[in-house]
Amino acid sequence: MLVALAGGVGAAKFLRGLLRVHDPGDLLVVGNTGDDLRMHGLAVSPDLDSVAYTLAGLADEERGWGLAGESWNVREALVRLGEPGWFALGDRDIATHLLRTRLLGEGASLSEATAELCRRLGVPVRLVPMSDQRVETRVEVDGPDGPLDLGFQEWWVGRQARDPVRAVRFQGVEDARPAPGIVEALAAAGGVLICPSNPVVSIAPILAVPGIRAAVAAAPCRVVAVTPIVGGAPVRGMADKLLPAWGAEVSARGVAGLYAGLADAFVLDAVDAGQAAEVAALGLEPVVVPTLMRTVEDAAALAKAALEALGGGPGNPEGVPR
Ligand code: FO1
Repeated sequence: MLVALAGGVGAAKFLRGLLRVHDPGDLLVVGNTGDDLRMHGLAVSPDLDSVAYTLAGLADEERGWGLAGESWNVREALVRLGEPGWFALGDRDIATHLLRTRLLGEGASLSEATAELCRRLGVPVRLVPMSDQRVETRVEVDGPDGPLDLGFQEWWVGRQARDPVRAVRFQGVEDARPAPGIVEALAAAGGVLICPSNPVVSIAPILAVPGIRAAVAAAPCRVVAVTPIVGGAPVRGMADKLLPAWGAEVSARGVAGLYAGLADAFVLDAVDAGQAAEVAALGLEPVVVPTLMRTVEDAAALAKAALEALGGGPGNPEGVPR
């Protein structure tokens, strides 16, 4: 069984490629829920939904979030009623949030609600939230009139990430527990993949859930991380605005430094090949390949390289113990 730690769209594209070269029944995807929010009374889990929609073949590839063929009637009507419209929920997407909110209201855990949604959407893999407890990514920024403490979506979507970031924290994480099955899957894993997701607001919240980092570190297999930074910039998203506040350089080697001591290998882009020696000096085996996922074939090739690195490199497809 492979275990993949996943954020939103970057992870979703990577996982779609992975499913071209790996059995979906042999994969557990652990999703970030730090970005989750309540909007119009609905429980919204953007990263879980990005992965679910993409793997079910339902995502809007161009926009990068939400469902294909979306319409926005409910949003327009809500705005007409004086409700906030800054976080855009499409009509079809709202159906997902309605069902999730009903299931949670009836007493289901987020893992149970996610499993049910995935079953009904036709998601071919097991997707679990990092925790059933609420963990909220908060971004402390320098606002125009002084410091502000914002929810992640308030900062990223609501204020378009314009405020310089001072710090990021995961509110409630100390009281969170890994969702059922995560620690057990890691203890028996044949490989752990850290998807090309934002290391600060996608992967760090997962690793911050008490017990998950230790379970990754103790997993009886190799751990391979894939860079979300290419040529000194994020492929998409806001990692460039967050990494400095997290004490890391906006570069492949900066991200590799965050995974030193946890991962065995680090997949970086060919344009960053010059950083391979520094990655190796951090104790991570560098794997230099093209990482941009323009097509599903690109993603499958990247996933194949990551799988080979899990096995100890192309020369050792049987795998090596750690
Ligand atoms: N991103 C935006 O830039 N603007 C939006 O209005 C917006 C709405 C939205 C609704 C549902 C959903 O699942 C995702 C949504 N996103 C939106 C994407 C989201 O803000 C982030 O890109 C992720 O949370 C980061 O992984």
